[in-house]
Amino acid sequence: MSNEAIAQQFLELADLTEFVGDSPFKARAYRQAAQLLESLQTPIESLAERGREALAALPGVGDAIADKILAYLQTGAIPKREQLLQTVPAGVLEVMAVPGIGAKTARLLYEQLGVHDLASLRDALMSGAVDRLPHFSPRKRERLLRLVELKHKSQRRTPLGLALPRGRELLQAIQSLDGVQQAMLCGSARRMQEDVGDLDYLVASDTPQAATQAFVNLPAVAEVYAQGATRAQVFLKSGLQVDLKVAPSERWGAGMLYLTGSRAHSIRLRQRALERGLKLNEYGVWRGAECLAADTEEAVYAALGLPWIPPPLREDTGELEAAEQGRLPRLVERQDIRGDLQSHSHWSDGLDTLETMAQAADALGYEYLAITDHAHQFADREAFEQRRRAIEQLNQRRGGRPYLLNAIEVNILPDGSLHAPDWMLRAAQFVLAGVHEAHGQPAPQMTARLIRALEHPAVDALAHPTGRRYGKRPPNDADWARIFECARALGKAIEINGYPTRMDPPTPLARVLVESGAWVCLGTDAHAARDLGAMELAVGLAQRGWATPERILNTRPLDALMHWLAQRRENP
Ligand code: DGT
Ligand code: CA
Ligand code: CA
Ligand code: ZN
Repeated sequence: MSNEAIAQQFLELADLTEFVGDSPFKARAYRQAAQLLESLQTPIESLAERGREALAALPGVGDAIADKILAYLQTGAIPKREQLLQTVPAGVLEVMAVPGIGAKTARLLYEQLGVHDLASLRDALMSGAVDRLPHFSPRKRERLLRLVELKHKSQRRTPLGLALPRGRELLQAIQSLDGVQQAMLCGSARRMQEDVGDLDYLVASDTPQAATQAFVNLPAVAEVYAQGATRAQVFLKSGLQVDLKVAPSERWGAGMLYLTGSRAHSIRLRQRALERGLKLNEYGVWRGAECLAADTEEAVYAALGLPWIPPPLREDTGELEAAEQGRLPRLVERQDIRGDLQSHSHWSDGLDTLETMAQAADALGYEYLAITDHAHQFADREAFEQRRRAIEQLNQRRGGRPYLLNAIEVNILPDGSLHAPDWMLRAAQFVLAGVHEAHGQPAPQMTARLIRALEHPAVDALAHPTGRRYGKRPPNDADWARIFECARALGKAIEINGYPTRMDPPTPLARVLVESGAWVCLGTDAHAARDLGAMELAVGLAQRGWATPERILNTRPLDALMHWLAQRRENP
């Protein structure tokens, strides 16, 4: 139980106290307790172990508050708060958390308009019903509506590929703030989850109040939703929600571990600590009041008898067991990748020329780039021949740096046959097959369709296997284990696609793919030179699937890749 969680309970208790019209002095005392708890850098549990007197000796904590803290530590709740919630709907707490809505307003909203949660508040603001309340100016209504809308929109998740660039930009801005020693993007973004709810930053600073204030003043910040002594929650102009937490440098590792999550991973770690007579929280690993480790993540894991666990694995899906037994995978990394195996040029629906694509691939340090223009978009044989010659000339002129593969992406028709003539399938150096129509077939049909495509002798790999498009189309249903096994038996590859709105196959299916032992190829599906940077997303997804470099085709140098392709063609 973190200090912050107890602080939150006290803040809510203060709001509830005011809401029911109890003494304002009590509410003020609860808020002071919350602030103290938030800025305290030792876990309140450790203090509590020294007895009630140690708690009551804290500034602003009298006997009444000390008892409430003890009750919370024992039962997970403050009885007084629970008692008040018998008569006040819990949703009123989120209404009072909206900046600008105090207990008085919340009470009026509740009594006059039946506002009992954020949704009913939004309705009352949108319908203009609030105009009937005293002291409710149109300006106030507009401001609140904006905040509530932002909160509402932020319930939507953002694809990692859109969130990461913004997250990094903001990270830079945070790092250059006065009083900020270091800053780090944590949460689901650090775990490379395919989509993120909000961005979470940890900041090391000895002047938390000043750092938090400087943060909320950043130009990218549109609205401040909450601000405390060591934390802030804001909305960016882009609509993204951001949480910021400040910790002293000596607690950096413990803070990072906590804020990176996932929750499930943290819960397992805390259990493990308890089994060893220790306590883990966002301040460190503790034996009683003694802090054993806190400054780095490595130290915190080590204090629990574990090696450092890479963030993409922190989902409580076997990583603790693997860490314990020394079986953590050596995950594939961006630097292992020597080329991109899916990209499109202006010869099909890409925006850029072969030359521009080659330059961009060169800038990424690639040895090769597969130009997988859509097969059915070539008007005739002559058009395909023209592209082949253009690729050859470019390879000659650039000395094959990077080497462009004369490749295609071919549509898999509803019956599993391929939408390309045989001569083209034979001429292409690398053939990706993918579903682009008739999505959502029943699973048995989709399974048979994909297996038939994989069995075609010309096909090297299956592109974006499930066909999902973020926010548009769910993953296709099929017997994936069977399809991946089929690819393994045939010695063919399945793509992990890093295009921001694809990210396909999503976790946990990426793990099923990796465990099948089939070859994997990473592709960005770039339709412009700037899209090639999405390789980090494909790598992140591969890491979430526990992929090591060995079975990933594009960790091979060019000659090994060409050898793989030639061999496959000789033994179709
Ligand atoms: P998201 O934002 O929905 O994509 O997912 P996360 O994992 O970024 O979750 P978020 O933003 O709610 O919280 C960030 C991290 O902070 C989370 O991974 C673990 C930690 N955390 C936040 N609240 C709690 C909590 O109540 N319990 C625990 N154990 N950890 C928490
Ligand atoms: Ca988050
Ligand atoms: Ca968060
Ligand atoms: Zn495609």
